[in-house]
Amino acid sequence: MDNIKTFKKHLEKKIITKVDLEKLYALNNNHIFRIINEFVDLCKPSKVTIISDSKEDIEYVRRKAIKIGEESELALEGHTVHYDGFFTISNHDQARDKENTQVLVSKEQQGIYPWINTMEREKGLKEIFEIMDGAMKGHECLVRFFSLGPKNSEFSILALQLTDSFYVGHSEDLLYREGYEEFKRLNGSDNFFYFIHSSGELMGDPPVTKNLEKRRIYVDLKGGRVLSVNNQYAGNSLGLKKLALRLGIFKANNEDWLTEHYFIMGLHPKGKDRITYACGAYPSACGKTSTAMLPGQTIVGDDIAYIRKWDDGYCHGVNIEHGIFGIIKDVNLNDDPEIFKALTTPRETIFSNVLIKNGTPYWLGDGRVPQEEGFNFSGEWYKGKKDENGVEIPFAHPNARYTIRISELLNADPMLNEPNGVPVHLIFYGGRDSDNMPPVLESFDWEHGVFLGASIESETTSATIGQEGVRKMQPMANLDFLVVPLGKYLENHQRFGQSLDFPPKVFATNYFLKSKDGEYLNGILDKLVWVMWAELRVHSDVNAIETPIGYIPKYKDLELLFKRYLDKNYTKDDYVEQFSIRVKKLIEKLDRVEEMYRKEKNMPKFFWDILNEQREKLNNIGKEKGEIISPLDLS
Ligand code: SPV
Ligand code: MN
Repeated sequence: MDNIKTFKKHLEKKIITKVDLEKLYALNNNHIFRIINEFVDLCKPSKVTIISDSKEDIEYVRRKAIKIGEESELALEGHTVHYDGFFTISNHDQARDKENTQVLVSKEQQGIYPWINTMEREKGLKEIFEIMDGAMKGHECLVRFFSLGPKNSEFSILALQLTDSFYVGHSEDLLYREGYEEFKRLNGSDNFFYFIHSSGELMGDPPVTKNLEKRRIYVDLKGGRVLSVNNQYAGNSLGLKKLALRLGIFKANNEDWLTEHYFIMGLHPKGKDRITYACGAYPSACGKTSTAMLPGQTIVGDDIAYIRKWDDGYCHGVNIEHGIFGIIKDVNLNDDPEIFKALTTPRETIFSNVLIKNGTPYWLGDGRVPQEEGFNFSGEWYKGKKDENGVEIPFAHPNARYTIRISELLNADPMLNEPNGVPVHLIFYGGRDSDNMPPVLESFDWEHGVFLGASIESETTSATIGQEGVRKMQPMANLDFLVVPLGKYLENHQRFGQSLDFPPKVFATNYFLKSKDGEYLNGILDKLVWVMWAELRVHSDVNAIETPIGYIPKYKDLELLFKRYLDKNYTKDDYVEQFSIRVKKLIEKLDRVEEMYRKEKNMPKFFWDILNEQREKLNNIGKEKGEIISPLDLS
């Protein structure tokens, strides 16, 4: 037990207490000692603290995040604010860093992933180990244990996190289920993911990462681990979020299940005594959380799901999280009433990168009178303040976020922690598409659904660093996180659905359709109608119109649903404008889909068959009926 001996040496150096050492012994797992030893020796924290599932340990993390200034208390009970690093509008730590996130692969594997940043494993490890050397100097390193998924569930994967950020540790308490006791049940096995994170050298008050140019997030598939350094933004730093998503995708795609960028929600149609469970994948900042939090419905999860074939013939899904790290921009009483209410009620909540005035958080699109001054990520802020490049600093970041626990919400689904998950009856795929796809479209069958998911296009948003508004293909809203070849991923999807007696029905949604004048054609809450129409289709309660690209709703059904759910009069003109089949635009989209997927070497045949068939159908109908076809001409 060399690892334990080494640990005793750490004890002699007084960087860990006897009580904490006992907590580690109780886990009876030499792999954990090995990992902690390796990274404590490398990162050189001045103290190591083991956090169990006890209330005192968890409270210690929350209190200390405040004490060291990573979070500050706000006026409402339980509310705190955290800031991520900011130098200029284009150089900050307030979004995911795609460029410096690398998947470490062998030399032979390089080149088989045209869409994924890859780096040769040995080279990547050498580089990041050098950067991590001494990264935790003067810091306290937390050792945390979590369960990705409900406790006692065959879906779940355990996760070990080392971090020197108390904000990261605290966020993980809000977002994930505690797993110290679950680790005991591993019986010494190494069947868990692990994540090493360091904010690196800090500067300023509040303390933020100084050396952003040395920010690295390296995904080591072979080691079942992710190493992340010189960052604080949760999408880069929290091992259990997008870093574990990548490891989960790798594991699932080498087994026979799915790890997806899905919300899970319960749909409760008015006047019917049933719950229908839906998953949905949308690129970041495209309405995913606000769909999962639609009024009158219940939420299981808003970001990541594990999906497995189940013995009732359906696939079942669990939320691997139990909290929400949501975009706060545009959350207001009108458009996102459930979220707005949750965020203005006293409860444990972390706001990040918002403006604070008199202890109250303000954010873009909050529906309140904008403040002229306050404190934000740039320090004291005043209207018109510019960064050193002369670019105006908004009062809050467009990717500012909130972190809350789902179980505390009134709309939490009762099945949130069910070890067997919930049956998945339908899946939504949504993009940010101003000019071609209709607001809602039902696939012909499972394979066509996979095709629809694979061909989501979306304009880039502030959730990742870089230019906004660039149209990109976003297969299953998962391309940013993919660590297996896209062709293999899609083939696995196809096979997975085929193995089910009742594969989910698949729908594409588009909340971002615009008129010729650039105005959005839909209200933000209209998504409730699209979602409830899909629910009716799952139960064959309404008919639909067949088009070359899938089924669309009939006017009379939408008219009724708009009245029933939003008390709105939905006009025939609106319907025609929104649901016309834009033949020319759709053929252009297919061309873009083809161009992208031609670069992928081993694409499954069904994909090309569907693409060719769609193009032929669109060409034919275009010749017969013109470039833009009214849905009224199709019924
Ligand atoms: C997303 O961007 O999809 C998120 C937030 O859910 S992040 O953790 O940054 O990925
Ligand atoms: Mn996400």
